[in-house]
Amino acid sequence: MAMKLPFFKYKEDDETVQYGDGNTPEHIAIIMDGNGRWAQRRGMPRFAGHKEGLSTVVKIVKAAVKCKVKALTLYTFSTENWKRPKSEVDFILRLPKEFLHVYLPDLMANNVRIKTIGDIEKLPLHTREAVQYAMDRTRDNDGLQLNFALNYGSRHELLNAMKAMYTDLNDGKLSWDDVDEQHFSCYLDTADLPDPDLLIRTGGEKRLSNYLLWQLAYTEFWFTDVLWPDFTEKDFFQALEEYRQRKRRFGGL
Ligand code: V0D
Repeated sequence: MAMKLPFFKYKEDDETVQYGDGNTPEHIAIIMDGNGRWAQRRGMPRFAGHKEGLSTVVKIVKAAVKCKVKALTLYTFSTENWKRPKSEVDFILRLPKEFLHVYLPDLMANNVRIKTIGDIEKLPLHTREAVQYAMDRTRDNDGLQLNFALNYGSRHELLNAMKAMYTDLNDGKLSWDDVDEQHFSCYLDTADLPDPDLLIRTGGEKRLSNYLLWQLAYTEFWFTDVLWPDFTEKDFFQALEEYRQRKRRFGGL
């Protein structure tokens, strides 16, 4: 049997020279963990790690664009993150504006469309305005769909979906016979997206942390100890290459 060629090749200097186009995940979800620890290991305050994480975001978005990934969903702020010290929360909630100020032209040039999942109504006005501006500006782009999970928690999303579905049933807008998995998915924040094919978590922890619980039912998981600010295009391609090697069975044989 012929050897399978690797999909992603590198020159000596790590520059990517070849990209795959078969069995590339269409939708990738990422938990970008390890920013605070990255900073603390350097004797820096945690917020310095979050700031450093911004440049990794744009690097990985561009790598995903190159691989023709259709959607990338990044966990930026969870419903549990409010429990952190107020100064850290305030700092984190300024990051979208800072990110967009620097990188929005880059994202436009890459034909990226920005969207959000999660309860953005509870975020400060300055955060919402920055994100809304970016969504409006990128509305007509038809390349990569970049979803930022902001004030997102999966159990909260599921409860909201159940309540909305109950209301529709009660109002006669929906009949019990039409309730199935596919219809239920329409009530989730991810209604416009296929389920993720691949979940990447950086930073060494191996848990879901209330991320996309319904949507990840059949997803391949890939974990790395690399901290998010140290995560490179090469690490990302390695995750894609391992994904490609796995035989997906959806519970069958
Ligand atoms: C902190 C590492 C980009 C993970 C990356 C509000 C945690 C940096 C955004 C962003 C955060 C969000 C929306 C948008 C544009 C950019 C972001 C937050 C945290 C929480 F339209 N990075 N980023 N948002 N981190």
